[in-house]
Amino acid sequence: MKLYAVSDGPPSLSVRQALTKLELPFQLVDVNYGKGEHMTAKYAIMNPQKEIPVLDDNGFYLSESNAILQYICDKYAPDNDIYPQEPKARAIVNHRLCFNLSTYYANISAYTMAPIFFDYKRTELGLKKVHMALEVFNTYLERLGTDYAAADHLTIADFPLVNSTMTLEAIDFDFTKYIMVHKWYNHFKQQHPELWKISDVAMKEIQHFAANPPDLTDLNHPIHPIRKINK
Ligand SMILES: N[C@@H](CCC(=O)N[C@@H](CS)C(=O)NCC(=O)O)C(=O)O
Repeated sequence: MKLYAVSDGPPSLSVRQALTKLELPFQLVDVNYGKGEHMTAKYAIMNPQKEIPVLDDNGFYLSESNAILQYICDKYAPDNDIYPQEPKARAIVNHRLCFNLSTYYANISAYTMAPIFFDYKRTELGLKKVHMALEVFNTYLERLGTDYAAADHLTIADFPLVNSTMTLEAIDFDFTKYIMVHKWYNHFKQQHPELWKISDVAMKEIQHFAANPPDLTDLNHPIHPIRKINK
């Protein structure tokens, strides 16, 4: 398998963590976001959404990190409880993946990541949405009462939620008042140092870019406003 990934992109990190945890061999293909390597016609053959990551499993192209996580478990580790088969257990994992995609990562990344890379300001409304997302996730953790996001053991749902939360840590956002989230996040770091390392390297990269805004002036982005850099 080949994974087209960006080194500091949370969805890419989650897939790398799952492949690593399942000990599945893969070739990591680094996509240069700043050079717009994901916006070419060639890349669009793999993923018309022009987003990273993409998995290439022997010519089978799959994007959307959640779908990739589900696919690699179903295909290569069907009996592994990292993606349980039992319908209710699986539903909770699927729910957390959807929650991350629709709400948690959506709200958090708009506040943490977008203003680092593009000409966006952090706003009061954006901040409210981050708190809302944290509050809801805290409630899910409280209700389930487990050390992990969707079960009493590690599942593929933990990876995207950890990587979203990592972007908060990257900008020194204090979320200690969300006690369950804070506990769950630190528990993951302690229990899975080899997986956390994948997030940690990316976090340092994000911190570097936060302090030294990247020059994306040559990136002709169809949506995001490019910050002007004095060269
Ligand atoms: N829902 C997608 C999101 C992927 C995504 O947004 N990736 C970012 C990089 S972290 C990207 O490629 N964005 C395209 C762009 O900003 O041009 C997934 O989970 O895979």
